[in-house]
Amino acid sequence: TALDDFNVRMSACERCSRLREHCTNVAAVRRRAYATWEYWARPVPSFGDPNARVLILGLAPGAHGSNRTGRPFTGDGSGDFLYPVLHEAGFASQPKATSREDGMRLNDLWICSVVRCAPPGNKPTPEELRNCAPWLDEEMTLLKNLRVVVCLGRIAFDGLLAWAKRADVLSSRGGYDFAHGAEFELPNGLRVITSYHPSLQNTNTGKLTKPMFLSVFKRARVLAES
Ligand code: DU
Repeated sequence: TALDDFNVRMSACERCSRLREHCTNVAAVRRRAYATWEYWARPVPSFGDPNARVLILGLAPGAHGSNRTGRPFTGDGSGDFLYPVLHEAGFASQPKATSREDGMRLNDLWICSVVRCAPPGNKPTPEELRNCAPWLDEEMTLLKNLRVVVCLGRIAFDGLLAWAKRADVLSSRGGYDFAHGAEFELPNGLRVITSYHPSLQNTNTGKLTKPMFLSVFKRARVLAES
């Protein structure tokens, strides 16, 4: 399919030398718990249902999560928080995500991020965000049934607004503020929900709780159907 072809081309991207180096270095050093794991260490392919009405837009791969397993949110603390919620909300076939071969299937959901390579300190530079943006531009045109975007964190939300400007969906970025659980409708009818990111920093401190996160995805389902 066109999205499979997109994933193949995107995972071969070499646009950001700092990110390519970082991913390769992380894979060479590994983490003790994954000493024998062959790290993916490439831009991480998007994952899910090609006919999805709902998109999760994340920040970037985690160094020992999707940079290791090659699938978004798979194999780290963020994913351990996200997938059980997706399962409970009916978007994921199982609560546990461990590898590309764990049998997980998404239904009505597609997952990608504004930066496709693991960045040092989880912090992409403005240049890296700009370099990666054309991938989102293309992907958005390939998601033919898309109705709702769930942005995880402020950087993802800014990335979506920047996409909307490039795609002439918005003429200015003004008037849209990030807040957990906020909702917007873009002029083209696309619905947007903003959420705190399920990073350990947010989930360990109780800034983002499971009920808060579950209600985001229950709401996404309602919006997709309305
Ligand atoms: O072989 P396939 O059914 O095209 O699935 C490829 C890949 O995408 C596999 O990892 C399952 C996933 N997937 C999904 O999660 N949800 C779908 O609706 C279709 C495919």
